[in-house]
Amino acid sequence: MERTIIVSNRLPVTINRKDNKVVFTPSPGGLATGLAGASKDMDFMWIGWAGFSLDSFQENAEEIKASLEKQRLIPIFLCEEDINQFYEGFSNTTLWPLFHSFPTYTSCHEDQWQVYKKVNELFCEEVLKHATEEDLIWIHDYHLLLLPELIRKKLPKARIAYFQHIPFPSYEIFRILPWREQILKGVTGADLIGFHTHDDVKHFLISIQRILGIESKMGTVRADERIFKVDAFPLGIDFDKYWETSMHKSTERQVGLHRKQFQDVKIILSIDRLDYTKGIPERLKAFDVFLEKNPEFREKVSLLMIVVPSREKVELYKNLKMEIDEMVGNITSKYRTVNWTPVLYFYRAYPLQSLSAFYKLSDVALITPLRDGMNLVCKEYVASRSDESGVLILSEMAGAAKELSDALIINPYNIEQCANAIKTALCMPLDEQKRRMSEMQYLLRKYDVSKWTSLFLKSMEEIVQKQNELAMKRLTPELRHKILSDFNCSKKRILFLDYDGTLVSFQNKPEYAKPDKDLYDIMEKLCAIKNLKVVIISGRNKTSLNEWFGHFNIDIIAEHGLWMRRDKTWKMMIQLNNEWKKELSAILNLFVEKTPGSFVEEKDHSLVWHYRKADNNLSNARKKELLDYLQYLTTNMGLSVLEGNKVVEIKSVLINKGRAVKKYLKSSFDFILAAGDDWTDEDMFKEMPDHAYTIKIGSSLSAAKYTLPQYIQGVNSGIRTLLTEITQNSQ
Ligand code: GDG
Repeated sequence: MERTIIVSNRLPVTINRKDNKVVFTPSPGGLATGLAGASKDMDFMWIGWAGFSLDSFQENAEEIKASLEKQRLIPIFLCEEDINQFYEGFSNTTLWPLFHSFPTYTSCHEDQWQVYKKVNELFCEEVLKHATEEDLIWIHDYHLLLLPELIRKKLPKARIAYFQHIPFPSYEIFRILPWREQILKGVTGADLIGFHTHDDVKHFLISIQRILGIESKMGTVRADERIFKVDAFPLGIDFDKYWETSMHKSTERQVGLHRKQFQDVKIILSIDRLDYTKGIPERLKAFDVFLEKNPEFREKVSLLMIVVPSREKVELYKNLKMEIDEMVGNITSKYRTVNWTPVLYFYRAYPLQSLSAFYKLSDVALITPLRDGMNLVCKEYVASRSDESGVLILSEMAGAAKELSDALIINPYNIEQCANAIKTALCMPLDEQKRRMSEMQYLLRKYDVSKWTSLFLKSMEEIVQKQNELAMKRLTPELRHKILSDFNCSKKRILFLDYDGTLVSFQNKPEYAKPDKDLYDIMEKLCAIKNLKVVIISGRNKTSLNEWFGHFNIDIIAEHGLWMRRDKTWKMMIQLNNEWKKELSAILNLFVEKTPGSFVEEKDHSLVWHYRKADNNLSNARKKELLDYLQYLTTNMGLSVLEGNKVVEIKSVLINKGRAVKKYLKSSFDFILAAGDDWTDEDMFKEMPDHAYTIKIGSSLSAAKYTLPQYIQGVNSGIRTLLTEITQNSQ
């Protein structure tokens, strides 16, 4: 069985000292809870911070290590200073608020960033002690955003996955981060990047597009010579565990005792870690408004509010705690009677069984975070309602709201709406409660944590398979050797070479992408080889191509095959009607006006809208609009609308590179090589006979047999290297 190495900030245990003995207890918290279910079926190892400062447990470090290793848990020990700067500092006062869209709570300190980097490197060192390229390394959450790239540098072939448990903010918020580039580069070292919701995925993809200039298609991203995948995987819970615990005899006994105490008072439950993202003050406000507006419910309902202590050393949390205490005090003093307490407030953690009893006895769960990656508490409440009664009020800002549409969904900032939802929930007829609850249970049972793990791992397999397919097409040194030897053994040979993106790299304006001296040297040497025909095949107009390459003894195909220069004479291959150009150029010009930086290029028989220099976001939206529009307008006009590298081109369907090369293939060549980088070259590849070497420049899927990296300006790379080798080895 292959091994999965899980890496997270914390190990799923809390380590304490009791009566001079070290005690291990499983930690609460979403990640630990979620993976506890998943890890049962895996051969796994878990690497994470031990959760305390090395200084405080120095003498027990070895004992702790040995004991944890028996459970396949590998502890990382951090000193007090690192914990302050990395955990309390950069993770919890920079990334946490920013990623939850609280930019005003976000502090940015260079020294904390330096320690964040250092601790990520420390994690990397520990991972490298255990991992091989055979393992799957599955990194969790925002504390370790740099780790995927750090591991990738040391183990280039490793399978690395990253899952983020908290939201990914919109680009406008993320861009605030002074280290945004490094963070994005760090995480894009993974093969698979997962978030809870599609919104997070969308935000992430926009950020990498705008900050790193990396494009994606359906969540598949191509960066340099790698591809990776970004997708949504909403985390499920261990449904059966909560279902079964709620039916334990001891849970039922506990519920019975509580019920006796509360008598007929209905219970609204809320459970959160102490955090400003959880919307606790807003919830108390809503409950206050509810009691104010609906006096008939006083003495009939109580809010059972459990707040689990967290990050107590941070000033913001201390203040939040004081605010909550005060609000609870105010509500209590305002409404309390001798027999009834409006808010039953507990500031502590409970064992699972007690939690289960609270879930089971509560008539309503009020889960109203201002922002939450997923929120597992609401799912656990649903899974604990074995009699299908109960109502869930859920914030639309929690990732879980995307799945649990049968809850009463509210905006937590809308206090009135939340207060009204409390009333609706308390008055909801039992059959409606059951209908809603059973729908939610069906969904949560089906998409439980094991399903989540298997979907994630399956997606990992798929992307790895795609990468392998691409890797298999890469031109290896052996293949290059074979190309050279076949070239030398052949008697009649031909090269079809695309220009932009193949022989030269892209520039902001097409006229800047002129041939340079190195390319001219290569062309000159190619022309000196006997029995070799060189054909430049491009979408460019014949004037530019003639100006640049007219002095060589080569053939040129311009405008995707409309013009052909053979034996130094230009010939138009098809007679075309150009009447459509007038109507469509008016439309393209309209898009130029609406998209600053874009422009229209008019060729003899085609029109091209270029948007490489325009703002990325705007031009992508405009491109989609234009494509939709053209699809409708060009019906029955005999035109094809093609999307290229930052261009949209309209031309006659009769012109394509495939038709153009066919003319050459009538005579038999015993060596053929065709290279190109975009969709227009696919027509050419498809026409090639079996013995031809077809080479796709770049790493996307193609009809070509092989791939080569793009040419990098100023460096002899990509197809230029191969052409140089041909000139050096030709006999
Ligand atoms: C992050 C994201 C995302 C709570 N109190 C007690 C207790 N818990 C358990 C709950 C639940 C877990 O802790 C809390 O999970 P959440 O999902 O609400 O939140 P975070 O821990 O902040 O986790 C979050 C999650 O990751 C998973 O991806 O959903 O959005 O912020 O399981 O039951 N457990 C016990 N006693 C308590 O008093 N035993």
